[in-house]
Amino acid sequence: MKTVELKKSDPEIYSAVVEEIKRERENIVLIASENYASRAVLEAQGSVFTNKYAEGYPGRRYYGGCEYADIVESLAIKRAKELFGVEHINVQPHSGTQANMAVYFSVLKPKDKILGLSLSHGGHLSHGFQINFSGMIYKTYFYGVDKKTGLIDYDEVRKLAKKHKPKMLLAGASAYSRIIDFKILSEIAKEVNAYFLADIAHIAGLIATGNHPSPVPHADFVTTTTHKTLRGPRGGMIMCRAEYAKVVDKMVFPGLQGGPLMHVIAAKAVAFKEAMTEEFKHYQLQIIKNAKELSDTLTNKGFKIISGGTDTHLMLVDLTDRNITGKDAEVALDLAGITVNKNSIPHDTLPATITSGIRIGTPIVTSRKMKEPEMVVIADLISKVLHNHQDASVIAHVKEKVRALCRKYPVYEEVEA
Ligand code: DSN
Repeated sequence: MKTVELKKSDPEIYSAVVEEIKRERENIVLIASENYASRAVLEAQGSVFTNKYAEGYPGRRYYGGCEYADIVESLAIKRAKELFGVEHINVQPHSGTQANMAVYFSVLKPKDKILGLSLSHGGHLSHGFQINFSGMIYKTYFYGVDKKTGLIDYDEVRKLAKKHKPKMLLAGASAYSRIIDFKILSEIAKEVNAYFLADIAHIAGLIATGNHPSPVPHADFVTTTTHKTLRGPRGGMIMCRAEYAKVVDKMVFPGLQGGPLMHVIAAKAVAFKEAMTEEFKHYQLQIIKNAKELSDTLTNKGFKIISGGTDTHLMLVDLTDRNITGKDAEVALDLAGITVNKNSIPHDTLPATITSGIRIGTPIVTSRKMKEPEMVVIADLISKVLHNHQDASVIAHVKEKVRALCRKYPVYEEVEA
């Protein structure tokens, strides 16, 4: 992608774009919820579809000139249906939180009860956190992970479900590294007559390729973002049984959103096509292999990983006894060119702005084609920084190694601002 006008017309934004490309190229980015979309995805998202209003759905629009928008949205739906084997799909939600909102609003009333994984145990803001709309509108209850094992305690979920009788049971996480048993959760939901919503935002790519069990056979609703492991554009999506198709579509538009972002939907369609390839299957498997290698190597270096490891694309490192907070670890690693995020660990005693942990994910380094040997190197670099976080010379030395590794695995070479 080469910009022609931007440099002249808006040098400030142009320069920020140039610097962002450089940042993405030169750093080892381990943010578990991010990925590097393909050039084809970037091109579709940067296309003239950004100009088009297409309120409504394919064949039923409130604007003229929607014939190509219809092609794009119909393809996105068809591909996503095939990818996830689901009866109905709405590709219009602007984000994961908006997808969840549309599902809640479709079948819940204010003050209804919902039960989800606590944010402080790896859940998500939109699953009922007090200062999110979900916590303001609904009466929320939370399950957590076992203090010893770091695993979701399904017996506790059942107990809480029986006690509180939620109208909706939620599954899904933003910082949980193990397989989620959607089947058990759906059984619990049935036992208490609750709807079951699985939010697969983080693990959608793993699910699409059979690397994590799918909730589709078990859940009433499945929501996701499209930009994490799925490696598409930033956005959301809702999957559901056919019986909920009408109510969900009506809630997305006109209930909660106006015109769909057609350029983003075009890019979603491109990403879904990519996700159906053999190459993408190998990619997802390698994400997990890389996460396991990184987690094992960090463990061998004395770091504690919550739940003892990972089955997915991410891990949560417990820094409680390492003499460094999550916040300071994030800053020190950033100075060395390694990007992670501070993250609360289950039963954290520090506030969410400081935390006792960091979250590490492998989708981006795997997109750069790094494999297990590079994960060993990265674990070593992380360990060096965390052991010497106040030593500028160690940080400078690690930064050189980071730059060298990034040069060996170039990315976005053809993307120019
Ligand atoms: N903020 C995202 C994450 O980092 O996991 C979830 O929405």
